[in-house]
Amino acid sequence: DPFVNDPPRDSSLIQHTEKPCNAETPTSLLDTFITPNEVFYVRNHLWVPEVEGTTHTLTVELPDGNEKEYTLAELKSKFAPFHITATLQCSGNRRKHMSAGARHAAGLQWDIGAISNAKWTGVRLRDVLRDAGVDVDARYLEDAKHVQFVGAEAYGASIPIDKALQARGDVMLAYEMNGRALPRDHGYPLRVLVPGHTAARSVKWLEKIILSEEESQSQWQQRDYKCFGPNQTGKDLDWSSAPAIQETPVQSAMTSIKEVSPGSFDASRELQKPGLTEDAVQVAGYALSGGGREIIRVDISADGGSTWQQAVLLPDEAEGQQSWSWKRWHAIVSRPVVGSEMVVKAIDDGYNTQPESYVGQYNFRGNLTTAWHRVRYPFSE
Ligand code: MTE
Ligand code: MO
Repeated sequence: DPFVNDPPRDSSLIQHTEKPCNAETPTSLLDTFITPNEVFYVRNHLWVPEVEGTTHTLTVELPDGNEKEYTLAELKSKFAPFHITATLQCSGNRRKHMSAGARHAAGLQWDIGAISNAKWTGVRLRDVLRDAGVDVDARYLEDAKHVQFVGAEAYGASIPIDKALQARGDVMLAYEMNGRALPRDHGYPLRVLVPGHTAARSVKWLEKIILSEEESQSQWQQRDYKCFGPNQTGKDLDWSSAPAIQETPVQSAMTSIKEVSPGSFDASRELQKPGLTEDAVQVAGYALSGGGREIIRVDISADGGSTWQQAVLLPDEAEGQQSWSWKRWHAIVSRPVVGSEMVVKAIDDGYNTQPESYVGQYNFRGNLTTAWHRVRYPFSE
């Protein structure tokens, strides 16, 4: 049993599978800006490899075949550390909604918790590549189009060289999560953090980096994390006809809907309701976009999408050169406008938004499932 040495897990995580561990953050714990390490969602394709922090070595392979090695201690002493606040979201987050809203999509039936946010500490991939001999400011690099990452248990993925070298891309070799060494489930002792991209590219238990003409040949690059048309299936499919998912589209979800009265106080959102003169309904949740694009607006409907109002975006402070972190939001909905379905959609700074339904967004692998989040309300009806 390769899973015998997997670490213990917090009992509040919602486990979809145990071996490998796939567990989401419960909705009730998605309301803090920073997700505590213990309840950060876990997405493992295989077992958790046992990697020794003190002796761990990262190998960087250059296009000419030359290799450079760095121990974890060398990475920490040689390069300037930096911090980013970044959300990781699995490509399958909310797949359950696609299965319910269109038809069954293959894979783990995640609810809204295959997403979490943390403050990460590490060194810049760009700095390490420069040290290894890469001309990081070159306008064109012969033979280096992709940066492949290899995990200690065999998982692998890659990102385009432009993201890896971008001075404002903030791609990190991370060794700390929320001020503590990475937990084993999240890549101890070293993982890549590719902010703004789907979490599948943030390879855990990082052992090797390969600069290459080609993408990673792993199934997770070549097949699993791609989107096809609503009519396409795995049968007779040319998997190479779609690109691997990298930057992600706009996403949002409601994490709570509750009755509020003029005297109530929401400590988690530091929200006093001075203007509240009557009983109302408070809706709250998260919103994010990929590629460093910022969420500029969140629209709420309490009647299934006929009429709308704008949510308030919380002023949480995130570190990083671009917008890598989810935004929390809340809205107070007046009783008279409450219909039978709450809906949320978000908009990013490119005015990209979410599709209204899953019918047209359906893809058989159930990736990037981002249609408007709808919840029947009042719950009893
Ligand atoms: N890295 C390794 N080595 N093995 C994995 O199974 N899963 C990927 C990515 N990196 C994975 C990995 C996927 S699909 C996701 S969604 C994220 O890790 C999950 O990161 P987390 O478990 O820290 O939340
Ligand atoms: Mo994922």
